[in-house]
Amino acid sequence: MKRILIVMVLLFSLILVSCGGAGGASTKIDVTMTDFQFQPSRFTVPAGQEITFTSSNNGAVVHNFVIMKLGTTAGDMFDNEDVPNVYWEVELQPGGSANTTFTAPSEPGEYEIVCRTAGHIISGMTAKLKVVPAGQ
Ligand SMILES: [Cu+2]
Repeated sequence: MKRILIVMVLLFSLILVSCGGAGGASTKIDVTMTDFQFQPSRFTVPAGQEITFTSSNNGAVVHNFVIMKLGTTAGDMFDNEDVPNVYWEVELQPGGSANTTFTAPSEPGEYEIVCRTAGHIISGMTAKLKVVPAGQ
């Protein structure tokens, strides 16, 4: 009886490890932009992998999906000094959509995502990109 319990605990641990290892990392990002938020607003991707990015702008104004470099932030407003800190970005006109790819950053960590259109960060258009080691 005790042995069966131990086997079951071991099996359960294995299932947990195999499901939780990548931390929910996905090579797909599918995001809807509205006035003024990203939906969803948290993404987890494996480092260095090609990411399929699909998005639509359901808002009435232009929106951007801007991934900032690791350790940088656009603060409350994206301005010229933030331009060199952009890792990757895409701009969507109102009603527009995108279907493209980019390579995830090679360094694991938490990256800031913002919309660079004036006034949108302060209105709440921010998100988080979590990069986790690939193959985990
Ligand atoms: Cu925006």
